[in-house]
Amino acid sequence: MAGITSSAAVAIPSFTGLKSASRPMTTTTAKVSTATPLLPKLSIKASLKEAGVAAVVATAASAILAGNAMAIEVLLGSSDGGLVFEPSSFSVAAGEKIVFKNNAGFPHNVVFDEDEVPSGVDATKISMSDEDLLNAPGETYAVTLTEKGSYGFYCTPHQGAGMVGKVTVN
Ligand SMILES: [Cu+2]
Repeated sequence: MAGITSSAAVAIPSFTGLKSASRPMTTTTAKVSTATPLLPKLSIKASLKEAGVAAVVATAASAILAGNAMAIEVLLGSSDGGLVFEPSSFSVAAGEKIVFKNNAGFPHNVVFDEDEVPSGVDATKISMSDEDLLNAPGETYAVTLTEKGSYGFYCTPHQGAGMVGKVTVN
């Protein structure tokens, strides 16, 4: 494997910039190729294989994106350490999943304000409890709101620091 890798590294420049840049070097490269005729084929196989792997990865990534199409992610704490929801004001479709994800400055939680939810909605049913905190990086709390309207929410430990948010369900 090591031999193939290093010969590919030598072969690639000769296919590109160096080809026209220097005639003596082209001659040298040709000699190497003649001496070991299998190596260029192996290099091509190797790069096709890599391309195949890349294609598989790309497919998986788009599948993940498609799976998240009906979900919105809200970061708990901005990456620069701000005690905020990011975004702090956003809209979702009724029934769309909202995933709150611990990012920085935790512990955090997500509590809907009973005075800022549509009438008939029980804020405690869509909230974490005041004592329940997300402590670890990447921890999530997901909620799905089905009642249209405006909802206010906050993080219990950081409400005083301004960690509050608003979501409109359409
Ligand atoms: Cu917080």
